[in-house]
Amino acid sequence: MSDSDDDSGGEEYLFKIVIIGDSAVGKSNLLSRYARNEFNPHSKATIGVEFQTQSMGIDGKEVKAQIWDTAGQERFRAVTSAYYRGAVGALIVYDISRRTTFDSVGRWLDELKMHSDTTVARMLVGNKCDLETIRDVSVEEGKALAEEHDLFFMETSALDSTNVKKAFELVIREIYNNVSRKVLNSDTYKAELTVNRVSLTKTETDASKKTQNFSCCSR
Ligand SMILES: Nc1nc2c(ncn2[C@@H]2O[C@H](COP(=O)(O)OP(=O)(O)O)[C@@H](O)[C@H]2O)c(=O)[nH]1
Ligand SMILES: [Mg+2]
Repeated sequence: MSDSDDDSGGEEYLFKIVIIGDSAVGKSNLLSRYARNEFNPHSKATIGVEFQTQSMGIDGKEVKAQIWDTAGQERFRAVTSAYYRGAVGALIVYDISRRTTFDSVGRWLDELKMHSDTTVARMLVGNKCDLETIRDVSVEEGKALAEEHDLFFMETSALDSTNVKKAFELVIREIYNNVSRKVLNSDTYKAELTVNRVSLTKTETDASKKTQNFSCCSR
């Protein structure tokens, strides 16, 4: 009947997600678009805001994402290990109109890897896809890089909102899937299964769907 393994209802998840990438690629605006539906054309380095929390429902459970934004430290290549600590999801952002930001992705992936001690759901995000006329990185290049590193991929625009919600929610779902897989594989859960004969249902969003065509800006 129910797949919940303890008290009914009240089950809650809190996931830490970090946004990384070169300065001015639109990290802060992606977050403000997602969390508050706001865009700031003149945004300076983030002051004061460490993270924003956003909730969504998955499988009838409340899933909260605590999404961290750098306070502009990336300009000094000094994003600290505290920033990454405990993160289970990451958006690695570049600006499709500035190739140098795309070239930095590898370095950001290395840094992420160095600081994470667990499975991290990772998505490569090509932001500013509204700037089609001055595009400097093709959708195909983005996709290829994502495939090479086994990342999800999407092009977004914090300016016109394209794919912003989708990108965050896909990462959150993937984290949730990772966690439930872990739970399903744990010995305690298996033991419980044999006792309670809980039937497992598969969620429709599964890891197999990694490289879908999530590019935007079809004009
Ligand atoms: N055209 C366009 N500009 C954007 C977009 N996202 C951010 N920007 C602009 O790019 C600049 C840097 O954005 P910001 O969010 O501060 O980047 P961060 O340094 O990575 O946090 C700002 O002037 C934003 O208004 C976008 O999707 N499209
Ligand atoms: Mg910022």
